[in-house]
Amino acid sequence: MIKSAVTVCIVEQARKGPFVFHDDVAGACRRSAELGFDAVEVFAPSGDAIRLLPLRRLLQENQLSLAAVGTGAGMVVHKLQLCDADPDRRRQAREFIRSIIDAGSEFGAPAIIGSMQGRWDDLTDRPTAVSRLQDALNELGDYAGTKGVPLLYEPLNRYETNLATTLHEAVELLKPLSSPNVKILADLFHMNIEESSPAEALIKAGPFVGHLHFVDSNRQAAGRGHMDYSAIAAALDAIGFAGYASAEAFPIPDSDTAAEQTIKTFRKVFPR
Ligand code: LER
Ligand code: MN
Repeated sequence: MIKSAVTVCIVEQARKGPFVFHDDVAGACRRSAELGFDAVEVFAPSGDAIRLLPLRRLLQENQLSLAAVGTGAGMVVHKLQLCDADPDRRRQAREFIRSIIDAGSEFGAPAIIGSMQGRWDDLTDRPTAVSRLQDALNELGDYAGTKGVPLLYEPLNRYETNLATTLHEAVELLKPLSSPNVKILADLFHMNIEESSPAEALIKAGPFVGHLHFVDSNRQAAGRGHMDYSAIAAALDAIGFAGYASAEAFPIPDSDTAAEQTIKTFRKVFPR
């Protein structure tokens, strides 16, 4: 059974980002529970910032789980990425991700590597960047495994990375890894830009798919764009996906309406 989740971001520099709730984690948890979500997904500035929240109490009080934790602040706040030409910056990037893995795993939640994957550029050619990313995914995937959680790797659209932009490219990147613990986060917004057929792409990526960013074509709440959810739901059913469909969408027209629209579409698309 697919579970529902909704994002909450407490990274000041990402206040304009595609997250349904911002700043008020207690309010977000309360509202998510009222609407019947199974979980929240948290984007925080650091592992310590996650620990400073009264997250255990908020999750318990609202009977929510933690679906995943983002590492994007490593890029947005500190400009850290796993392919950096500077070895010391690469080391710091891994350290930052480990701290998020630590904090998330206390709640059984996997960390997401999205923007921190980086890109190839004038200083770092593509094969070098890919091998640095694979090396980091092996180490961090095994590290997450020791904490009992998978690690999520997210292909992004062409404006955000030039490493893997489709699920197929992500599978090709993950296949040679020695760590079996790295799964793909399939974000429907990025897929709408890059895939010829999002549904086909999900079927082909099959067992690699570990998490979903559930959002519409315009990065608004599911149901506010023109995504073909029936084809996507059939594909997820065909591959036996039983992870989270987590709403990573802009709070348009506001957080509350976006969350409500998301759960309405979720129930329609994934009836229980
Ligand atoms: C970035 O565009 C994104 O989709 C996030 O989930 C990555 O951290
Ligand atoms: Mn995403």
